[in-house]
Amino acid sequence: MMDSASLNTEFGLAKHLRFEAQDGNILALIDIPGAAQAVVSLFGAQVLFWRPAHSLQPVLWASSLASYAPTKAIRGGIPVCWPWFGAHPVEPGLPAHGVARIRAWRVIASGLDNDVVMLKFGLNLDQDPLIPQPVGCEVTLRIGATLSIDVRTHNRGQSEFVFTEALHSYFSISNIEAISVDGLDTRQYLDQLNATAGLHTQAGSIRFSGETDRIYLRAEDRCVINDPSWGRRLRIAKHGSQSTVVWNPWIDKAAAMGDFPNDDWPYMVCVESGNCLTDRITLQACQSHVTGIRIDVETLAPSPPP
Ligand code: TA6
Repeated sequence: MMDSASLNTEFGLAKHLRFEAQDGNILALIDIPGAAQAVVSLFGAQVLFWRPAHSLQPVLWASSLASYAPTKAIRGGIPVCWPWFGAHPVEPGLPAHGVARIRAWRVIASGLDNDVVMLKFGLNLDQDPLIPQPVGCEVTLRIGATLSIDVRTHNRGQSEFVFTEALHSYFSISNIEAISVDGLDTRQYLDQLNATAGLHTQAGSIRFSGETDRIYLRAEDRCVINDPSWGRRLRIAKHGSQSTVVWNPWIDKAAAMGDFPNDDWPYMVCVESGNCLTDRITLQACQSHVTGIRIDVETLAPSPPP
């Protein structure tokens, strides 16, 4: 990985984008006055923080106990789960959620266009012991008043490449019992807490009253997190994605994770966009697939006084 000085020389963008070394990792610091601020980790090509200028609160949740040592996945922001989601389908001893979020990525491009900073990362997998096929992965961020992330998978080999993935977005919310998630009505989902029970069908909005861990399948729709207490809606549009995962660990699971503050579970929800389980992607030789999200924040008009 290039050092921060070389990155600033080659990819820095005056006051809008600079690179800073931190605990063996390198962070990209983005500041677009009047548009947004953001922090991106080169370890994992992971957005850690994003706040549009008009938003009073950050949009993404990040754990105050997250490990930033470049060996363990960073808890929070938008981890890139690739080229498998959850446990590896054949070797359960391999790292959960694939290798992308636990690898150092290289910067391959940067740019500024109309108050949007573009940052493009590539992952060198040729010598990766966990990826036995010639495949490429690139992450392109477009950061401004909205946040876009595209993950491009390219099969450089001659045999087919099958993968699953998710942009594992952690959203900051007022309180898990005060929000709802729309966009998945009538979609079928696997309840990961009772996976043998088969598929369920979503009826209406999703509300939360306990640990929730659901994989919605053949769900291409935009999702919306309604947060009336904070007077906002978080809108997650997506493309190239058939699956949406909705997760809140609740009390016990939060307490069981060393990098998750025990009392923080009410203030986050994951709405993840990807291709999971039977929505896996099969690429033939030289084929590519792009999965992407676009997040924006809608400010709600204050409700009239009672
Ligand atoms: O996306 C939901 C999930 O698969 C949950 O089952 C939970 O394991 C979560 O991901 C976090 O996984 P991690 O490996 O980051 O602790």
